This record gives sequence, structure tokens and C-alpha cells, in this order.
Amino acid sequence: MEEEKKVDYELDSSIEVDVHAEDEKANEKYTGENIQVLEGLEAVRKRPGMYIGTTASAGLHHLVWEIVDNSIDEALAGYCTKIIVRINKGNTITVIDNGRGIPVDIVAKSGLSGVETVFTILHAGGKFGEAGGYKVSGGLHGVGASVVNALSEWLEVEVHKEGGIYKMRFGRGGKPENHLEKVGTCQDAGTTVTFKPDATIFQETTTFDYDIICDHLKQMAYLNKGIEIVVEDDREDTKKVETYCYKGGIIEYVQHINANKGPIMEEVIYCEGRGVYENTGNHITCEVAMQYNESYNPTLFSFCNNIHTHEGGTHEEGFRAAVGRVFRDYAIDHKYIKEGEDNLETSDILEGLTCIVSVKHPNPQYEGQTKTKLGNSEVRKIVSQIVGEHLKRFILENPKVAEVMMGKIMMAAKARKAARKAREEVRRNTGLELTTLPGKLADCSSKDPSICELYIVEGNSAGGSAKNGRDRNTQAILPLRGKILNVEKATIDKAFANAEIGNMITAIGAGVDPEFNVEKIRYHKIVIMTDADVDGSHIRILLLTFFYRYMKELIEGGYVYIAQPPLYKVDYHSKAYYAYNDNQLELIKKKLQLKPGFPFQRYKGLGEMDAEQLWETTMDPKQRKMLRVTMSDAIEADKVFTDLMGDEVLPRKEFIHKNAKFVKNLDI
Ligand code: TSJ
Repeated sequence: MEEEKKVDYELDSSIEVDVHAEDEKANEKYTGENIQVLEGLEAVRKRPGMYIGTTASAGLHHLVWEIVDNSIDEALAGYCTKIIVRINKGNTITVIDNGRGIPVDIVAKSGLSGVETVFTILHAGGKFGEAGGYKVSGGLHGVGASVVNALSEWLEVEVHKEGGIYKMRFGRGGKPENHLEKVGTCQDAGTTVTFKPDATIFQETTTFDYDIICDHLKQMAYLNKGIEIVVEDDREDTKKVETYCYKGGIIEYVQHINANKGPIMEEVIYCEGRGVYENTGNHITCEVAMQYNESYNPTLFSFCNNIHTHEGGTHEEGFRAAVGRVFRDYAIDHKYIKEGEDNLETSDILEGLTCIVSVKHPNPQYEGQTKTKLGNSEVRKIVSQIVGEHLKRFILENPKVAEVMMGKIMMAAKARKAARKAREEVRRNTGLELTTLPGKLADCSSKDPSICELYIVEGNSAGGSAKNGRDRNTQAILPLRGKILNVEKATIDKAFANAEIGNMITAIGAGVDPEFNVEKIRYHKIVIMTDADVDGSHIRILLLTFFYRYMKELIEGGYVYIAQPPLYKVDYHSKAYYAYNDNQLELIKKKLQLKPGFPFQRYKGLGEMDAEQLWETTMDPKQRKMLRVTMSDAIEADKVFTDLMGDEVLPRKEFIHKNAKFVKNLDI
């Protein structure tokens, strides 16, 4: 019995050499006040970025993930069901779990209690034998509790284990203030850790963000089924609490993602399996869930050891290979595709498919620009085999569902072929000269793109005023009739068949993605000019969606602008004063010392302005105000558009709340 409880904190063989050295020294020389160990933690304080990436907000939150990962590992080992993460007043964090409690016995290698070892020796932890459960090194940097300790002003740990309550406290930089002490007795088991990040390290901010913590832990709850994770924020008088627990795990994750995308089948296809690699007996586990929705985009999120692998990697490759193989075989066997016909492409199969691929690997290798691409080559085959076998069986056993999925896939293949034709058409048109410019376009006379501007104007009457008021040398006007097509909900060939969209493509003259050539654009300013009402902002979003999906570089290059027409006009002593918001209107009233009730005009639309007024207020480069559309984070923006254009009201609200920054850009 006694033997079993002793835990050897094996060292991870993949870690740097000097860390090994550090540990051996610690083992030899422990004398109570362990100088070697402190030197180890000192290295973390010297170069925190090496261990947690950044000391900005992301790094601060990283500390929480590192601690919570230990509790999640305990849950994955089968000994913990509940984790509480509490943000306390003063921005300290408490993490509580009901696992077995960190071992308290002396660890042979360090000569320290398990608790002290975990918190003072770099890279302590690592893998335990099968008996101790299966542990994967958590966190992007996988650095563990000692790094959190090193970067804290103080840290306290309390362990309930085998009837005893044990406590230990560390000062700034992880300096032990005592050894682990037994302070009482108890009936339960678990670990509680409270820490205060060191403000001298986290100079930018030490304030935790409740939303960031909720989002991350919600994702952890989806990825690790059955664990109950509670997030509490005790900083304000009205406390906040959120509880996440998903029995279905990634099945529920897929359902959640598809909830506002319109699933086209009832079931979520789910499989899990494990694969052994090398002769070490090391195994990886693989879990996949997928379901088709009505959209035309693939949604594939992959994870390794609960880390989102943004750049994909071998697990994604294995998954794609499997779905491609299985559906292509099925299409031939069931005569969806005839002999000699072009077969399906994997992109056809992924269209409208939401999937989560989650693997757990004891020794992950990350590659890529942001080190979020899984590199282990053995994973490809294992995932491909597990997914392939399961999916093949599923579609043979569920012919009705298979028919629905194949219908979707065949549509995608058809649309792909139609889109290729449409693209070729677009390319042909943009290759030709001015003769093919749309009839509705009032072009400018200059042919120097760097000084040319294209105004895309809502409504014909406003278009008329704009045509008459503009600077004909540099300003071109393209009026739009009513609403434009929502490209988010149309296949590519339908989008190109739409007259308004076709007009914009030809007027801009640089084709569409993936052939869009920003060097060919005919105007360096594309100005969206819509009414300042709900319809106007809807049209503006539709236009931005179109540019984002078909001419991404136009937005990335900062060529897209939003015109700012005034909302009010005050006529006073035969002079016109314009206000662009309510504040300015009040200022004008004050400045002119107008009596209450003095009349002013509220512009309901651009059409109410004559040519001269439109020029003066909105188009004259010397006086106008315009907003440049920026896109700091293209991935976020992708979600921005999908969320905004979706049918569901709730996610849109949630989105507006969360992405206020981007919306601000649009809605000033
Ligand atoms: F990060 C941390 F180390 F500070 C930490 C660890 C923080 C928190 C909140 C929880 C934990 C933690 C560790 N929870 N549960 C455990 N479990 C063990 O360390 C443990 C217990 C027993 C055995 C065994 O083989 O008997 C093995 C392990 C790894």
C-alpha cells in the first residue's frame, strides 16, 4: 500500500538539458533553504516570456490555465469531478478541485514533499505510470505549477488527503516560507491553490478578465466531458457565477456551433479510439465529432491536449484523408459518381461540415509560425484509421443520413464546378477594357488609381446627387438598387450571377479571390455611402461581407472606407451648420445660442440632400469625415461576419457585446 502512494515525479525526457541539471543538483544538495531550486525559479523570472509567451494579459491568464490543467489531468485520470475557479477581490485566483490531493509524501528524487516538489522544481510533474493515470503535458508551454509560483507575489496551497489537511505558503518568486505542514484533519480530499500574480512581472496588467476565463473554461468543459467547472467572480458586490458541464463533450460542442448554422441531420457522428505508437507502449487518444449544417463553409476546430491547434497539423490531415476516402468510395459504390467522371474533392465534403478533432498525446511536437501546428507524424495514420473505420460503418448503417450528406456533398461539387465557370467569366470580363464597365457606373476621368475614388451609393436618388456633386476627375459613382445579396448565404455561382455584385467586381477591375489582384484595382479608395439608418447599416454589412469573402486584400490593404454623412442641419442667418451626431447638434445649439424649439433638419437619408450639400458634407476631401475599415485580426473578423449574418438573435447580441471594438469601427 505505502509503496503505491509514493509518486516519482519523472522528468520529461523532452525538456532542456539545463533543467535536468538543475534537478539533479536539487536532489543532491537539499538543505532546507534550497538555493539551487530558487535559482531554477529565478530563471523563470528573468525570462518569463520563454515560459508563458508574454507578460501581457494573455500571459497573466496563462497562469490560471497552468493551474487548472493539473486539476483537469486529475479528472482525466478518473479521480476528480469538479473544479472551481474563483477570481477574488484584489485579483488573486483560487482553484479548487476534489481530486486525490497533491501527494504529500517525500519524493525520492528531490527529497522534498510532493507538494513542495511540484511548486519549486521546474518541469516537475510530467508523466506518471499507468497506475497514476494518464497525464498529458497541459498548456501550450506545458510548464506547470512551479512557473506560476515563480511569477507570483505569493502562493498558498492546501491539500486534503487521507484524513489530513496540509498547508504550505510561498513568498515572492516562489520562495518557500515553510515546509508542508499538517494543520488539521478532514474527511474529504482535494487540492486548493490561491495565488497573486507578481505585479513587477506583469507590468501591463494584473486584472483578470471574467469573459476570457469563462470562454476558456467552457471550452475545457466541452473538450473534457463530464467535468463540472465553476467560474466565480467575487470582485464586485454582485458576484458572478457560471457552471459548465457537458456529458456529451465534443458532441455538445458541435451541436452548440451548429445551433445557429442550421444542422441538416439529427445525429452528430462521433468516434473515439486510441492508437499505440513506437515500442514504448505510449498511446494517443483521438476523439472526433461532426455534423453537417446548411452553410457553405467548413468549420474544423482541432485540439491537441486541450490546446486549440490553429494551424492544424497531422491530426487534421488524418481526419481530412479519412472523410475524403470514405465519401469518395461511397460515392462510387452507390453510383453518385459514374466511371470516368471527376471524383469529389475533399473541399466538397467539408463544405457545411462542423467538426471537432481532439487528440491527447503524451509527447506533442508543435510547429508552425505560432507553434500551434501538430507535427507528430504518427498521429496522421492513427486518426485516419479511427475516423475512417467509424465513418464507413456509420454511413453503411445509416443509409438515410448518408443520403442527406451525399446530397449536400454533390451540391457542393456542382457549385464548385459552376463557380469555376463563373470565375473564368469574371476573369475574362476584367481582362477586357472599359467597354465592359457597368452602365450604371459614372466613372471618373482620371485613370490614376492612386487618386481615384469609387463611391458605392445606396439608392438611385442619392446616386443622382452624388453624380452631380462629385469631383468628376477623381470620383466615380456606382449606385446600388436596394439590398444586395447576402454572399454568406449564397453559393459562389449565385453570387456572381447577382447584378449588383457583378457591377462592383467589374468596376473595381481586379477580379475576385483567389485570383484577386490588388495591383489592378482601379480606385485606391472604395467608399461605402449608405443612409444612417438600420437599412443603411445592413447594406453596409452586406457590402463588407462581400469584400471580405471575395476581395479580402481590399480590406487588409485599407482601401475600404465608410462615408459619414451628417445627421442634422441647422439653418441660421442663411448659413448651414451640419452635425454628425447628437453631441455636435447640442454644441451647435449652444454656440449659436438657439432658443429651445428652434427648427433643425434631421436627415433621414442621403436622398434628402441636394448635390451641393452632399459634396460639402460628405464627399469633399477637404471637409468630409470618413472611416477606414480595418481588420486587425482576420480570423476574428471571419467569426464577426458569420455571427453577424447568422439568423439567431442571441449570438448576434453576444457578439456585439464581445466585439464592441470592431462594431465601433462600423457604427460611429
Ligand atoms: F498546479 C498544482 F500543482 F498546483 C495543482 C495541482 C493545482 C491544483 C488546483 C490541483 C492540483 C492537483 C494535483 N489536483 N490533483 C492532483 N493530483 C495529483 O497530483 C496526484 C495525486 C495522487 C497521485 C497518485 O498516484 O496517488 C498522483 C497525482 C499526480
